[in-house]
Amino acid sequence: MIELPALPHQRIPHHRTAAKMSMKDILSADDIKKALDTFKAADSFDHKKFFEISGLKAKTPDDVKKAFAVLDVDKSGYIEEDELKFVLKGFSPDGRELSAKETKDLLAAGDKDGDGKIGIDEFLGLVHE
Ligand SMILES: [Ca+2]
Repeated sequence: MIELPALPHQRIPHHRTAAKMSMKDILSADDIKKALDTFKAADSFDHKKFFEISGLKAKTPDDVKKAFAVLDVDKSGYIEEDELKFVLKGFSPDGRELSAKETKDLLAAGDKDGDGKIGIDEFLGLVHE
């Protein structure tokens, strides 16, 4: 694809390209904290309630896609099992790791085509379930 030079008024300000997207750009810090606090205990994670309390469920598909991009740390286009384990850390650095059981359960809930990872459509389904 040929890249056309951007007109001066179309240039994205440098401080916006330099900043990495985080959940705080999508959700309120208070809602993230509330959601993480609710599931602090090991093996208490419930994705339906988590996405509701964190406010992600109420977001547009575009915002949910941005959240997916934050959680897809290696930018593979999928959230693999090892990324799912750290899904709460994607919401906040002090989020806990999911247990092996929680990770398996979450994968099973979202992985509709059985390829062992969560694609964007599966993530949208999981969040809006
Ligand atoms: Ca990935």
